[in-house]
Amino acid sequence: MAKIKKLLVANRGEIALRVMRSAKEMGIRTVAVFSEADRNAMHVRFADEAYCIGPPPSSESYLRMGKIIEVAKRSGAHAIHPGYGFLSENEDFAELVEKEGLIFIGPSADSMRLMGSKLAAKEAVAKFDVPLVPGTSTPITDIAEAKAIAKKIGYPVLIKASAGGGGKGMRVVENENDFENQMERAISEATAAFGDGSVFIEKYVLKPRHIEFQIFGDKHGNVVHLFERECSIQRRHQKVVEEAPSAVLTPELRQKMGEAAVNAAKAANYYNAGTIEFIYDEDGSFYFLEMNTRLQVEHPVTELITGLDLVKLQIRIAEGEELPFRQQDLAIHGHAIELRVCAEDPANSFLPDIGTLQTYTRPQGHGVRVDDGYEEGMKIPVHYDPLLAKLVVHAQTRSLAMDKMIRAIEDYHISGVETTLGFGKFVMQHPAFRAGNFNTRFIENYFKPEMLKEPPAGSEESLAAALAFVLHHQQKPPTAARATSTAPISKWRKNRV
Ligand code: MV4
Repeated sequence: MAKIKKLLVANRGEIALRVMRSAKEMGIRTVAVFSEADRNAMHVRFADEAYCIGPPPSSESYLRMGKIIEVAKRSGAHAIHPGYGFLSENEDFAELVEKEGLIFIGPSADSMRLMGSKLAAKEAVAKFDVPLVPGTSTPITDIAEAKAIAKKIGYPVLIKASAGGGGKGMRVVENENDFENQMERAISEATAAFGDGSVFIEKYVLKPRHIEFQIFGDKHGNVVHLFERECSIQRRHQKVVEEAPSAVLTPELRQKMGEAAVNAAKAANYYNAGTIEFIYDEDGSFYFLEMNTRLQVEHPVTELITGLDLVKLQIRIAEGEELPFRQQDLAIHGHAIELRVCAEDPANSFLPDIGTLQTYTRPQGHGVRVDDGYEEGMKIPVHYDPLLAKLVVHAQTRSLAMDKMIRAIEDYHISGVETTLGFGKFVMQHPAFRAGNFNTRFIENYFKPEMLKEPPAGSEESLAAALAFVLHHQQKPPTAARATSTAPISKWRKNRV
């Protein structure tokens, strides 16, 4: 089928660069688009050609479908990769791209439309034996009927908007007295936000873990999964730490969830890269929540444990090639962890912090990958999401990966803006995270902003932390001489982030 010789990347930042690197390795020429705020951006310099598509606000640049397609045609590009965010899950864009005779690197517009409606998605996957949270999978409007269902499921319940997703348009109802009021609000909010007031009800899983499966389909009906990623460390539905594989899945459960994920993709006649999001309950049950019809931010952890380049796969599949492997050819190698390095201040409610990257030096070494889109001296634009970089590590075991992440965080030097680096170190050192014993409430349960403040040198806290470090890293039982040795303590203190 159609070979792609020139690719337009309709995105910016780290993902635009990451997509172009793979294209370049495949001998595909690259076209960048950029807003006036990104004139000097790395993706613009990396591309073979670059075109300005408008002023800084996304709505006047990276979201302009017509303008982007016009650039694609003018530059002679054969295909468009949307990255994540922006137009990546816009089925009208996918449709328009193909109508103009270009290749959209992603699923069909029909698959996107189906999965964009949470209710349609639930109905479709239910027919393929995919487990759903107890509740409804059709829209519910009658309050008395809804109340009866909620009572049967048992409180607390969640009311979700069909047109929502990613945490948007959800309401928890604690008891029957609140139900009517909350349902009316949910409907009016959904109508205002999405122009679609359809809502449905689910049992509220109190301490879920977020476990998602990477799937890949080709245009010949083959679908495989590339194992799971666990993304339970989130704040306000923004993921901060992701890892693969999950610390809780047994091989048996992985196989069961993997099969459910493949079935969910088949229910949507899905091709290209997609993610099936499940919640995993304390009792070992799991439920389909939604499907994301794009390449995700956290895809590098899957690349590290499978050895595959997901962008190259996406491009081959868009060209019409068959998947180059079967499920039984795939295996998990080691453990990978990703930290989203965002220009945010974890000590101040994770508020976005804008400014100039005064110092910016990346960590290096075996098993350390940094996907970023900025360099020292660059200003962080206010118009886009605050992701500066993804720090991704790979090691033989989860424990070694956590240790490598701590070292990489300590070797990452950023000044000029506050970042989530110190928060990442807090997570990597936390006993609950280290034990794999956590859920989506990790941050609210364990994190207080004061915990990131550096204890004054020589204080009780800093000595206790240093002692804990020394004890943790020595094999023999501690002796007085070892525990009081000052050499590792001073080195450790010097390197604190
Ligand atoms: C839930 C849930 C508990 N019970 N559904 C949030 C994002 C969206 N994909 C669905 N979400 C949730 N749905 C039921 N029936 C809890 C969440 C949820 C959550 C899920 C995954 C990761 C982080 C989360 C944080 C808060 C709530």
